[in-house]
Amino acid sequence: MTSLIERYRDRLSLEPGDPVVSLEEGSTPLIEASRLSERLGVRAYLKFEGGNPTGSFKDRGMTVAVSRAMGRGAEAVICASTGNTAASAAAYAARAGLRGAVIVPEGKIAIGKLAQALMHGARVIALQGNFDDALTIVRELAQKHPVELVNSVNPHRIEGQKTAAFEVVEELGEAPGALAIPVGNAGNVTAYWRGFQEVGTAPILYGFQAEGAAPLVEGHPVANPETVASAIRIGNPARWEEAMTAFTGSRGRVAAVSDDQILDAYRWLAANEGVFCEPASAASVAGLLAHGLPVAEDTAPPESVVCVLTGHGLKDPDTALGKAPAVVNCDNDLSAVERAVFD
Ligand code: AN7
Repeated sequence: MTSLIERYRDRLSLEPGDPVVSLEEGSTPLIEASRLSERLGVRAYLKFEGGNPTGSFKDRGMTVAVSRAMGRGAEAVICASTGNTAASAAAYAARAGLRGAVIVPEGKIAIGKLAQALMHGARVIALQGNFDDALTIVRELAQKHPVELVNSVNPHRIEGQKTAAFEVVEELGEAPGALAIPVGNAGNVTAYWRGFQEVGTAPILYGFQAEGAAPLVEGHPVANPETVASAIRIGNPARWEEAMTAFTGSRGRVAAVSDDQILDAYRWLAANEGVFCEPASAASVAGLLAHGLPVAEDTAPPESVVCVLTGHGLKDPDTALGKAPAVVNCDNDLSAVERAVFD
């Protein structure tokens, strides 16, 4: 298998001498979703980014950002994170032999992500503040110290993440009519739009934020963002302007979904399509189910839509178990098991 950098190096931002720090990310499944297609009345696909090595789309950007950091002679990487960036940065730092530090909002990241960051040997700092506070602090730290900032404010992150758009177009043989995506710090929607444009395409982009953390929908930063979808609990996206350019340029829009709508879509996808993503990822599907696929007046309705499922469901077992049916306890006895299974 090949790394994302080997596949696309001529279209990425690396310097000729940069090493390749890879875990063989990318090439994730694009799964046709027949039951979702039926509900939406349009051919729907799931781009399952949980299939990346650390279980989220962040790996696409991290391979490029950490490779470039190595090329520049960096000794350490740092990031603020709602969890997935931390897990990915920690893994690629370990791979590269760099030190890693991640600043996360205390008590607000999913347990699987925390386990990943710790296992990969990063220093994990739990901040008594939210993601936006953490990002402000790491930006200052990176100015003062010789550490590479690997949040999506790092241009190489966007470069790597745009490859997901390349894959979608390659696999379908054309661009989809539309693409639905959860939006937090707004790096990923920025990256997809760049990727699609670089291959001369422009699907309609539908972005979805959680109702309690929807600055782009409300048109102003949200001071105390709240949502069950902890990955997108972000009140002041760094790539705000670029995200709005993507929505306008693609004739799409950004809208909000409630936590209940997110959790319903999350469970529905797992139970009806066999695809287990994390709650934030399900915002893309929840948004289409709640808002449909609206188009501008002189635009034809899309015939296909790709929902980006940004992270794996195993990241957040607490939310899953809180939402799932109960386990059936049973005596060690054939007839008891028979009743438990068939009644
Ligand atoms: C599963 O890890 O911001 O709009 O610090 O983990 O590019 O921020 C995660 C974001 C969607 C939003 N889905 O993407 C972090 C972090 C999942 C995510 C998003 C995130 P952006």
